[in-house]
Amino acid sequence: MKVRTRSSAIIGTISLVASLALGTAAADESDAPSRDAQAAKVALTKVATAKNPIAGAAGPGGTVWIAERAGTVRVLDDNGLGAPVLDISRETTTDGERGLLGIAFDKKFARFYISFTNRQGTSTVDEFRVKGGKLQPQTRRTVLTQTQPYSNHNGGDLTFGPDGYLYIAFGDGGASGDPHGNGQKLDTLLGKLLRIDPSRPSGGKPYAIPPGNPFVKDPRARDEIWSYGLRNPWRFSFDSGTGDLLIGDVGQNAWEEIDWAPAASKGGENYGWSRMEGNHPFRGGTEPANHVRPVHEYDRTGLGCSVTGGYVYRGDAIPDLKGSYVFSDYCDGTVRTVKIENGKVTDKGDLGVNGGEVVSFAQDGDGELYVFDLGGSIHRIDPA
Ligand SMILES: [Ca+2]
Repeated sequence: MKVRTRSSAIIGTISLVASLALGTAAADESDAPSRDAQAAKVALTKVATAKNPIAGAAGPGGTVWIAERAGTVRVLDDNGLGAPVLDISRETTTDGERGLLGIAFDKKFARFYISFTNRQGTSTVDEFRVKGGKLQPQTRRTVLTQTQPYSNHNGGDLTFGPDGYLYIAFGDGGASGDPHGNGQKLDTLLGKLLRIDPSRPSGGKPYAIPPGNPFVKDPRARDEIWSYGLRNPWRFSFDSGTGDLLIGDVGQNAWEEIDWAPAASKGGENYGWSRMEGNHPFRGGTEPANHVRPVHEYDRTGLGCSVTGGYVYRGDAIPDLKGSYVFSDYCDGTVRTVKIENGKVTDKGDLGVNGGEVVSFAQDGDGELYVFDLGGSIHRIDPA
């Protein structure tokens, strides 16, 4: 996510207007020329309005839990969006790119995790026990914290992998151009994807390090690190069909990228930042020998300015969309797809719908996808 400035607010307005125009065109033409011939026919169905919805997670009983940036969590079910079930608004601020930034359940819906910046801007991951679908406030405990040197590039997304471990993404800490070189440093959690096991507090820590983590034998590297070289991995997910990892890493000024790792990965990938921005040397940087290049990148000439990672679609409602990675861009809002086979993009598409200021996607228990507009609208992607 990039913070909305005055000029980007104008861009946002233009993009909303464009979205209305696009919707009309899509209704008139059964197969718009800009779309891939194989593209699925979809429509956005508005299912809720929230206050700056920023993250979502499939919850117990077929619900979708929704985080609002200022610090509340609400549950979306068949009756609509309920009153807050959690309110930490006194513990966070929305300065810069801060706020409540991510939520996740474990696979059994027994524990719930929130990722937020506290009043000092420190990234904080807290855990709650869940009973009968309800948070148990007295069980709250802090799992992990990371101080942040600047108010942007906090990352903050988190989710459980198919291996049952908790993955947490942190950005490089800001401000611009990675002034501290955090992306390539292995002694900091900034600019990283982490993997921890919060179900087993151990050695005085509120979590255990999974034994297979790639840097546990390197005394100079933090044991929590799964992969590195990330700038602001704002949203990431695992393909619920294959277990592959997909990361939308927000670029500096030129290249937005999607990174990919197979389910069989042992971790340790170097995604290049800040020596590389996408496939391109950044400010005279040299490409690391172990650089894992993005599976997809796009520039700033019309597709947006801040990639928002989504999910590989594995639902049943839209058969033509199955297996495609659905993503968007905060500055553009068009919902796009790439199909990835054996680590290569084999198809690109444009679903012909615009989700507004797309800050996040959520995937429900049936694999259906929701698009979050930071301005308030939550849409489900339905068959047209
Ligand atoms: Ca990269």
